[in-house]
Amino acid sequence: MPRLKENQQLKNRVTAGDGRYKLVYAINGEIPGPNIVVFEDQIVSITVHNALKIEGITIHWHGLVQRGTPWMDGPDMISQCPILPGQTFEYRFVASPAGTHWYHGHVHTLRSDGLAGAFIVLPRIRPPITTPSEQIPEVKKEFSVVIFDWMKTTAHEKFQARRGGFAVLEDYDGQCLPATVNYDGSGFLFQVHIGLINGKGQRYINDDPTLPERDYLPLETFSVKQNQYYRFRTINAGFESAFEISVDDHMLTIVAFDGNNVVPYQADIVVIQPGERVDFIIFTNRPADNYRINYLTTAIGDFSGRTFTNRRGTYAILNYQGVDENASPIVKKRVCTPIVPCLAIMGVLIIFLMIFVATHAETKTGNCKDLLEGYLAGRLSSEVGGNHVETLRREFKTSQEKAIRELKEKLETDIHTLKATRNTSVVYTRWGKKECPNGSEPIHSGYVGGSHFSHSGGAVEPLCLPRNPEWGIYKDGTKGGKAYIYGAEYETSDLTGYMRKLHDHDVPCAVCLRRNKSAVKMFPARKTCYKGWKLEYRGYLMAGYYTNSAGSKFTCIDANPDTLHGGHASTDGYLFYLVEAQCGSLKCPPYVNGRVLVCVVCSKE
Ligand SMILES: [Cu+2]
Repeated sequence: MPRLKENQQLKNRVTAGDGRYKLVYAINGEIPGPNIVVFEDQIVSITVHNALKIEGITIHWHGLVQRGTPWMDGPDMISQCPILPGQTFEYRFVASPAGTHWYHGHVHTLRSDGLAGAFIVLPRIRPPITTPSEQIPEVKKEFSVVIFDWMKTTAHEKFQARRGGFAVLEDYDGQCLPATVNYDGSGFLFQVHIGLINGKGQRYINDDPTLPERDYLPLETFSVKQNQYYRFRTINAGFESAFEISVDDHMLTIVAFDGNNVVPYQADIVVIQPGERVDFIIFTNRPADNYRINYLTTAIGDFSGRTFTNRRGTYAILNYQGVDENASPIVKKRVCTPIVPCLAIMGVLIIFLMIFVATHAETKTGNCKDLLEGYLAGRLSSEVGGNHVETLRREFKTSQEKAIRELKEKLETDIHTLKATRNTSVVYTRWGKKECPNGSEPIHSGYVGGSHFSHSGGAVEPLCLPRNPEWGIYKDGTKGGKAYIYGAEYETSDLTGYMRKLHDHDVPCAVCLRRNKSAVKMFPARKTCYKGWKLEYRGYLMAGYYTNSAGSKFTCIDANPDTLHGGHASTDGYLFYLVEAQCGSLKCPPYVNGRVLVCVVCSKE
């Protein structure tokens, strides 16, 4: 059956949600409420009429600073009294600062049952967004995305259950919803039923994304054209669940968190906690098709130690122009494995999560009994109290703690195995130093050697010769057809300070191994590493004197070079001179005629 289209007549009367009846709170008949988009510093006037029968409401403008208008902020009983049923109240304030914000009901739990929406404040001036690899021109279109962690019960019931601490909520199939554990060991008391994206979602049988329970339900669809940039302003308006967002076969460029621009960063997955906002850009450079946008909770298992085979959540559709939006999306979810982990970003802290595929799943039994016991304990405590209840509580708590501990241990072991088995490493030479930088392992330390500066047929590159050479078959003596290797010296007499003292000293070197890196590179004329690269050492760029007969290689000599004991005598050989910029075909500025160049050696994961 094709999915229902949202522009059908019922749109403003019915919110499809998960396709079930439920008490909800809608604004102008919509869940989420209308998308509010204004320019920075505009005066906003919003009239709120409470059409509910018995509940008071207020609206909080989450992310707006309300400078000079604190009474417009919305928290009930703090900065205003609730707007009573039948009453009307005008919120009037300046839209500031620019960014992705949201609004939501602030009385009880109404916001988690629909009373929320996007509040976008557009900046007056939009500088282009530059990532390390590209400059993103103006985006073609911006989408607002509001996520709910939806329950078939009301959030109020859930809240009461949570407050009691030991209530049981049922899953769609009547089973008890287990308490869940997230990646980081934190837990939620209940597994969420499904996720809603802009009010639309779908329940999947056994959480299997290939088995939609009611496949006629509309899914949120974002229509895009090929080879354009689109910005997704995403808001987690949920009760308590964190979601991870990914787009099949597309990378996300994260550009803002919680309404604040951040240095753009590319990731496979971004994690968004309740109340948080994240803005990302995707580039639609894939073949025209439908792709799934995945919104999955971060719960990876339950307190009994069971790992979920599939995450809960829902999907939206990224629909390329010319493709039937009802056609099944191609599923190209990146499989995250210990060998090829996915990069996930969470809040302002950029962390690497190794997301692994669960390999086993046990049947969904056993856990319910524990929960029921807890429920009883919670209920009994208010009626009879006493030791019996305390014992049950303690047992419940201990079993939770044990499960968390076990899950943590498992995650730690997995990460450890991952680190140990990911045997990519790089090797580089640190010129001018006897030791390797912290964090890298010395392979050997030695003396720099090379051809003589005056030999026109000399070899070009310097070598890091070991202190304990080994030999093949040889006949000593300098006769015969051979190449020659000499020691190397710093030629720094025309510098001031420390470097000058090194003049004519012999040059040490160290060959270093850096584990868990995939690349190492010398960057001339830089003393800092580019984003994503880590400093190994910095130094001065050096090479042979320009009129010398022998060729040489630009080499990065450590900025704080060591010398070799007893190596101070002008015996010459392979020589290192500082390198000066010469304007002409070399662009000045930025380069400056006669100024020496620095260098940096950096590695990348
Ligand atoms: Cu808020």
